[in-house]
Amino acid sequence: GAVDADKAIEYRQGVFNAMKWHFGPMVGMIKGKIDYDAADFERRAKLIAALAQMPQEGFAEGTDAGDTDAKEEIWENKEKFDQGMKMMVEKSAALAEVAKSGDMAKIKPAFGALGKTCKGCHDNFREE
Ligand code: ASC
Repeated sequence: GAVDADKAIEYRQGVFNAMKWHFGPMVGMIKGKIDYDAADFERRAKLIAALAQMPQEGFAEGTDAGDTDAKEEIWENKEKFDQGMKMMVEKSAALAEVAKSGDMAKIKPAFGALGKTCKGCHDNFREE
């Protein structure tokens, strides 16, 4: 049967909120506002890489209306949106891999690349 829009919106927002929960302390470590803890950073990077695989299915057809900042453009340009989701999956996997090294010179650009994939979809597909 059809996906319940309210449930789908709650689902995808829950996933993004969980990603944000982990992303925040990582930003702090990258910026030097929190002491860098390699094991904790790696743990969070792995969780984000897992979570990144989850939101896409929450944007099923018919889940555009409700308490959401998701723009109609998502469903009008679903291929472009799905490509952005794929980039998020790939860049988060790359970050989780490089996080094992504990080498900030490698981690910073990988983290920046992931952040760009967040921002790319927000600019195109999310209400301000
Ligand atoms: C965050 C957050 C995002 C990303 C994005 C990175 O902390 O909530 O969506 O970082 O701003 O460009």
